[in-house]
Amino acid sequence: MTFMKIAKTALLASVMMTGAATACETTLRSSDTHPDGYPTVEAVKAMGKLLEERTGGKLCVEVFHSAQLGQEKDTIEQTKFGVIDMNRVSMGPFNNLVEETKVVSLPYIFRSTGHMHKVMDGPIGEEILKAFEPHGYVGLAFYDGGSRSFYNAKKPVESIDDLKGMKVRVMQSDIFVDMMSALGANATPMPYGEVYSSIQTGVIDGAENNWPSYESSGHFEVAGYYTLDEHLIVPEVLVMSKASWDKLSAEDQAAVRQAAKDSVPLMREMWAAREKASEEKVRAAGAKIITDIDKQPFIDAMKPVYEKHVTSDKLKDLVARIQATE
Ligand code: GTR
Repeated sequence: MTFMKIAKTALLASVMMTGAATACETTLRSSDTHPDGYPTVEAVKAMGKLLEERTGGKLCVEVFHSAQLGQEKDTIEQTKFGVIDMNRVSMGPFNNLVEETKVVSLPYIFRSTGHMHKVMDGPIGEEILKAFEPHGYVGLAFYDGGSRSFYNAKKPVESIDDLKGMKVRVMQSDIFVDMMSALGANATPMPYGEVYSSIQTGVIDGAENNWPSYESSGHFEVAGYYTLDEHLIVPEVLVMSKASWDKLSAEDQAAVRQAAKDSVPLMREMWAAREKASEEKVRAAGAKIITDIDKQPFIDAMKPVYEKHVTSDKLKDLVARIQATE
């Protein structure tokens, strides 16, 4: 290398370093299990952009997508200790930690996505966000997670009878294990990242998820029967580590909260578009979609799940208020 080249390289490196230092004083590391481009990933990126603009480059967010920081259950633990600053996860894996998240993970608790929005945008949603705090997390915002339905590699499932004896992967929460038992199937709780190979090798027969996850994970390639029973509408949550939060000034905390809130409408727009695109892709690939489902027997079968999990006065009250929300 000539002297000039060395000097130029050194100059460039120092510009980049100062550039980085002045660009972001603090970079919050945020985890997501989904690939780049997925609506939850893009929503947190958008939130980070807003935050960077509004704090004059003081606070930034870097999204580690594709489970780079680990599977959800592990990243939730790491977030508690501030190893990860922010996390976008389903509320399902939070069930055993934050009791209030159980109510929104109950099968058929929400009648529609509109009903879910109404509840989560109102006082019940606020209450659930606040419930994270004593457990080491600051609840920032809820995102859409569509409705989850069953898919499998074996046969078209048209009724509860068809599910009997099937091995179905669920998210790691007792509610989902009991949900499968109530349907006469065998639940296999396991991390999302293991589902594809487990279906492929026959360890499980299938799983359950929304259109965008069914498509982006490639699960439709190995489990081509998708039954739209829509048993779960579990909102996603964006949380921050309380340990990381406590390091911020009150002003910066307010900016984080606001940017997260402002990312919600953007997320919903991206979600609606992705649901359509994913459905089109999966259908075009030849997956067999079973649409004509009588949901009532599924709804009726969930009674024991409610009886087992909705036992405290707090949860009973939350369930009653959700059901009464028009
Ligand atoms: C997706 C959700 C993820 C993850 C995944 C799963 O719909 O967005 O956060 O919970 O489901 O089934 O593990």
